[in-house]
Amino acid sequence: MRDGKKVLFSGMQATGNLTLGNYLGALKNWVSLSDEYECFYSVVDEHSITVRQDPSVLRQRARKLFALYIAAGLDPEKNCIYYQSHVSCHAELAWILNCFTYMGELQRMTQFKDKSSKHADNINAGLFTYPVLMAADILLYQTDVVPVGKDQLQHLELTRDIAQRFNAIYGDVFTIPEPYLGKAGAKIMSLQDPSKKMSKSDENENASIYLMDDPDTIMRKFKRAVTDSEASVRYREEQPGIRNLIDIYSACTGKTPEEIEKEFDGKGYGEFKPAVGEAVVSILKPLQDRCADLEKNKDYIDQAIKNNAEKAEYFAQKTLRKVQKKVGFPEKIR
Ligand code: ATP
Ligand code: LTN
Repeated sequence: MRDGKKVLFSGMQATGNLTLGNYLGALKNWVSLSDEYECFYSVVDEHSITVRQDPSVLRQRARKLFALYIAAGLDPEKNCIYYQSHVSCHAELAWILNCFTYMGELQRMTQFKDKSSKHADNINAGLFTYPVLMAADILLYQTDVVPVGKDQLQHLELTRDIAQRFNAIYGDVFTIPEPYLGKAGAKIMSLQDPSKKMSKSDENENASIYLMDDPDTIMRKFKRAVTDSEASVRYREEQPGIRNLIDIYSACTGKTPEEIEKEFDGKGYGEFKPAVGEAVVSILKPLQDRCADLEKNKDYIDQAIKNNAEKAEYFAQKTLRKVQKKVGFPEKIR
């Protein structure tokens, strides 16, 4: 609790180009929660280097992501939007929490298994302890809720376990965070293989809608989306491709799957797919325009980067100091 509001924390990596999955599963919910909570939204650039990055591309993407948070509707005066690497407490707390996390726990993480099979030539220790840095992100701000997509629930469960373990030894140091899953869009699947999640690191460009795709590209990708031979717009287990398109349409329009089934009753995919494409364009186009305007406003973004890093640092330091004292580090002599 801070100023009578619960604390919310979330973050996104600046790796690759953001997809519709990132927007519907994460960013869109962040905006809808931002009035109700005291919010911290981080561009988690320290997480990004668990996979090799080109330094100048990473810097550019991180800045773009920062602008995108604002373009999506997060006011940087009301929400603390900042780069993780600007607040050194994250890395410091992560070290301490590493000493309260078991190898066996980290070995069970499905994201680690996925990423280490994708990057077999670079299975570094950072990739392995990635969830501990994520736990540090969350616990530093005494976070109550963490809005994430379903793929991150396992990491959040681990964060809770680490926090409970620490509290059991040292008393009530950390708030135990709860996940927050949005209703629609919690897991948007690949347009080319609906058994896989839509991911910004997918090699097949047609599998993902990127937030910066132009309207023609978006329409084309939806027309080519893999569906099935049933030809009816039904929200059923056996039709994962169509289910995914219904989820996307639902998240963009606010209509329920039942309403969508009714709307397209007796109509084929030839009508449904372009309708989904148009619904997505109508959401992404304004976002792209706002982003382009913001990027021209360098001073505004720089100021937001500076002010918010200071604010985040202030709160993070408070928790870090407490933790350092609990584990037995000597106080600094000032
Ligand atoms: P990568 O493909 O590089 O692993 P990613 O696309 O999964 O990345 P992240 O930066 O790991 O993206 O995720 C940012 C946020 O977006 C997280 O809260 C995550 O749960 C959410 N998210 C990512 N992909 C999807 C998806 N397909 N559907 C719903 N939410 C998603
Ligand atoms: N691991 C997350 C990104 C992330 C995050 C966080 C999300 C890093 N730290 C803290 C929520 C809270 C991901 O890959 N999507």
